[in-house]
Amino acid sequence: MLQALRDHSFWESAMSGRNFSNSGEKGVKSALEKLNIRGFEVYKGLLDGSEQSALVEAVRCAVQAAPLFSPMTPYGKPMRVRMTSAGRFGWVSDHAGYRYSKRHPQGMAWPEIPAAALQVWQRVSESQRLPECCLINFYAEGARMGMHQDRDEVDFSQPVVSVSLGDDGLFRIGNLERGGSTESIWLNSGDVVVMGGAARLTYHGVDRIRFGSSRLLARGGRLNLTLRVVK
Ligand SMILES: O=C(O)CCC(=O)C(=O)O
Repeated sequence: MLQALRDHSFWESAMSGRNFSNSGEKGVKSALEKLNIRGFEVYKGLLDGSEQSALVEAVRCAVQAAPLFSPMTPYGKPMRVRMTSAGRFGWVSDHAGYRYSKRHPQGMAWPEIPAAALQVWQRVSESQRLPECCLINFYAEGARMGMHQDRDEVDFSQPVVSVSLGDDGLFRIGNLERGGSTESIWLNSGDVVVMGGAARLTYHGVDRIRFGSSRLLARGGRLNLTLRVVK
C-alpha cells in the first residue's frame, strides 16, 4: 500500500477546492495521501469505488435490521444526524444521557459489524483489539454535527476509526478543550480518519456537507461509520 506522507502544501491545496477524491467511481484510482492534522491521521482515498459500494451495501443491510433513528440530546434537542449502530454495543442518546447500549431504542439487538468495516479497522488502527461498535451516521441535506469529544468509551488508548462515504463533509478539528483555533478539511467518499493517541479526545465535528457531490448514494447524503472499542 502506497502511503505518501505529503507536506503542508498538499493540505492547503486540498482546502482551496482541488479534488483529491476518487468520488466513489469504480476503476478510478487516486494516489493515496496520508495527512496528519493535529494528530488525526487522514487517509485520503483509502477505499476504492468497489470497497465503498460494498460498505454501502453492508450498511443498507444493517439499517434494515436496525433502522436509523434521530437521537435526542440529554437537553431535549433532536440531533440533525440520523444514526444506528452495528456490533455488540450501539451508541444512543436521550434524556438519560449519552451512552452505549446493547439494544436499539426499538428493542432489537444490533446487527453484526460488517466484515468490510472490520477490514478497514485492521488496515489502519494498529490495535490488538476488535471494535465493538460501528456507529452509522447519516447526514441528509443540511445535516451537521457539533463539536464534541468521543468519550463514552472506557479505554482512550484505543483509537476511533472513521470512514466517509457519499457526499463530501467539512470536518473540523479543534483542541483537547472546547474552543480555540480549529482546522477544517473536506472529507470525500473513501477517506478514512484515525483519531487516536494524544489526539483521541480532541474536539471535532462536521460543519456541513456538499449535498449531491457524490453519486455513491442513490439519493445523495453522507454516511459516516465510526469503529470503536467500547469497554
Ligand atoms: O461524520 C464524521 O465525519 C464524524 C463523526 C463523529 O464525529 C462521531 O460520530 O463522533
